[in-house]
Amino acid sequence: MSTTVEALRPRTLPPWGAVRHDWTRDEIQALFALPFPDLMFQAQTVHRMYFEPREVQVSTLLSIKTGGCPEDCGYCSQSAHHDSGLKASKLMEVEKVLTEARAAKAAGATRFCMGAAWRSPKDRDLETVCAMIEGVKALGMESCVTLGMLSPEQAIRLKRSGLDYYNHNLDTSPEYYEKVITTRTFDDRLNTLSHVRDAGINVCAGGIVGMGEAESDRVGMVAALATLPEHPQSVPINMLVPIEGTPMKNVQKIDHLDFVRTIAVARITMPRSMVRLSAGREEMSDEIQAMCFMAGANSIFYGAKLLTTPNPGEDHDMALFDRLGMVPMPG
Ligand code: SAM
Ligand code: DTB
Ligand code: SF4
Repeated sequence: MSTTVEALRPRTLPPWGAVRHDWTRDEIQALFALPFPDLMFQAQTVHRMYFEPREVQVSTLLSIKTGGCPEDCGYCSQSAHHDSGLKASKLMEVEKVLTEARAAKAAGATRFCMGAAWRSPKDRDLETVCAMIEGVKALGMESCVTLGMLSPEQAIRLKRSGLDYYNHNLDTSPEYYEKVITTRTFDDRLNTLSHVRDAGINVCAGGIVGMGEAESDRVGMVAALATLPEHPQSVPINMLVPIEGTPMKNVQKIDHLDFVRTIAVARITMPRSMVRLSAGREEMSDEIQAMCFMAGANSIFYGAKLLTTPNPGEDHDMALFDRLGMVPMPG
């Protein structure tokens, strides 16, 4: 009798790599519970069905409006509710942003992501951001912005400027959300995502792990993402960067292998999405990052700064790619 892996799999499971929107929490929990080698094998198998496994997409991030945010997100250095010591600043000028975008392009980034510490953009500021997007597109780069909640009209305006991606994270499970943020709801987040989708902009939505959540919250977060009407084209998985002065400064650090598991489960449940190994790389060894790539991560933030916190420098990342025989994804 055959004892191949295929023969041992329960007949009721759909084939690996199917693009499904009906994932149940039980199924996702079962993935998290797999022995690590089995989880990695499945994630790597699915990854190879849709992607060239040596390639990693590189995006550079710039904070175009820093600090003073009215929202109370418990993890964030930029919330006016916490005393993180960060100096708030106004929206940057378009030309200064484009100077940074040119430098990012010269360093090898193919996507330029601009973040603003807003609850939602004012229409006048949105016009300035649209000029930035047009400038980034004129450089031949992909554009992404993250500006907080949007109305349907604002999403359409962004689409008209040529915006490629809008980042808006679900961050955690619906149940844990109010432990992290009280100034908006999980449903507010879902509404903005639907406006972005309806406007025809690619969605970038993921979350944070290591905020003191239970594994069941990681299950709930992946379930919320993987059951959206369309999988987000890009799924950033951040590891909490603990910030002085925030309520999450002293939360128990997550086991890095549990972070790798979250990447693997995101890869398996959203097979065609780019999964981004996002914040937290500065804390991780090169070996853990390599495991994240094995688990199906195929995108990173590239450049020595995220929004307000440090990230590995370009040289370090290029050396790591070389050591792993990996390459930046062509734009
Ligand atoms: N204000 C907008 C918003 O909240 O959507 C855009 C900027 S916000 C800083 C973008 C995302 O960065 C958050 O949703 C969160 O997932 C991530 N983030 C912020 N601070 C972080 C931290 N300390 N550690 C890890 N991820 C963080
Ligand atoms: C995302 O998921 N992570 C990025 C981006 N989208 C905007 C932000 C990470 C921020 C990390 C903390 C900081 O630098 O302030
Ligand atoms: Fe504001 Fe975004 Fe930070 Fe929340 S995560 S405090 S909305 S900048």
